[in-house]
Amino acid sequence: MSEIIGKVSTQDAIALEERYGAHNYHPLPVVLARGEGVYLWDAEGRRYFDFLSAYSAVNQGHCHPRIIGALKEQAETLTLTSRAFHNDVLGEYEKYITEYFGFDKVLPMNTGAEAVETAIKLCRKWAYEVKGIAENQAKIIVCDGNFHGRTTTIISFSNDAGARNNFGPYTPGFVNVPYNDIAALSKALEGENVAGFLVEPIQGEAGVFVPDEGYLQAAHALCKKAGVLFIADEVQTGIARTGSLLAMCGECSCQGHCEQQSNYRKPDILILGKAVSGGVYPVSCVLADDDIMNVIKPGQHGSTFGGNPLASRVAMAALQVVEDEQLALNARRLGKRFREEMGRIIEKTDLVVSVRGKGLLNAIIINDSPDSSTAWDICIRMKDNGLLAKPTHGNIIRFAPPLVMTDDELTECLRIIEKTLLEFKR
Ligand code: IF1
Repeated sequence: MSEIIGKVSTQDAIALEERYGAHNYHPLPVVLARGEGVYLWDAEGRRYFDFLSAYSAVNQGHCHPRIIGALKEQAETLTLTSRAFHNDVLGEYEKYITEYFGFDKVLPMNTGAEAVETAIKLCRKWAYEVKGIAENQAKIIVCDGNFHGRTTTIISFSNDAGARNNFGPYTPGFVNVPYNDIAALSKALEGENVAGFLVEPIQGEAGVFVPDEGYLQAAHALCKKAGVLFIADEVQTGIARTGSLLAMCGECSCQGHCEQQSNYRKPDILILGKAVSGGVYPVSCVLADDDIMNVIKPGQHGSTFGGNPLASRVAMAALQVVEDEQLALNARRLGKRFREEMGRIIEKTDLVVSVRGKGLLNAIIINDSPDSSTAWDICIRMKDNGLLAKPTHGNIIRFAPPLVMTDDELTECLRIIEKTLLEFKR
């Protein structure tokens, strides 16, 4: 029996979750006890490379000392006041993050889904009070294959049966179009009462679908022309994950302050979450300019924890790390290298069809049916070889390591992936 480094063995931890926890996940059979940078250690002290980054929430690496330092200092000072009163951190944070992303205002929330819900409410309210759409008639266009969270309204416009079935009745007011299809979007924009277009710049959960070059820019232009709000959900693609501060930036090199970029199309509403805090604390937000954000008046929206001093301090530290450590450029460089070297590995085996992605948000498509267990079985073998990743849908394995990874660490990860794929027996 290996030495337990934490408080509980792998076996006991899994048994406790099985007995006392809702079965709303099917995790890989590993129990993690410690994280640092790109590494995780399980309950018995075995070390792994993290190739999921808590679904792109830990872009800055596990337990980044600057972010943990900010957390500790604020945690010993003031954690939560509610918005019934002001506090001495929120205003500083609001100034910092609005200047960082180039918007007039921010509405702070906690989870990504809460921020998406906030964006939907903001878009609808703007539609009635600014655009003049008849009350309760606003429509928001969404894409097939979307993933924006798990609340009842959000799953109402999901076409993933597992996420949607038996959670009705569903919230109306959404129109689905195929992703990456400008003609379909153009036609939907001709519809009556269209208020907004909600889109992921890259569809993460659907299997890391990168749209055609120019799709986002063309969609943005069509929305502008139609007087429809372009709502970018960058909860997973934002914060340097795709090789730019925002996936909406395209190949920027500005490390923030995106309005300087030629191919950047500023969203009317920007939704952020996950790595806004570096995975240290639930922090999300919605950014917009005054003509949109000012439709929200006191008492019309909020949250107990939204914008609390602890979240604000952690988020400022986490975003400063992204800029100071040039994580967007690192993600772009390492991501390009990853896809090139994965391309060479794929040529040696018929197990993998292709690799795709942008920056350090990538995926491989396994040469088997989506309902086979092959992708899962490969992830189990990679775990045994020291690297943690998990399939998204069926036969697609997402690869998303922390953006602080070095070249040497990536070399070691590629060696583990190659070894696993070449030794794999179905
Ligand atoms: C799960 C997926 C990823 C998101 C985008 C909003 C949210 C998410 C683009 C909501 C959250 C998480 C949720 C988590 C697994 C993970 C996920 F597989 F579900 F789809 F990353 F791809 N917009 N994604 O990706 O943010 O409320 O979770 O903070 O629910 O299993 P949240």
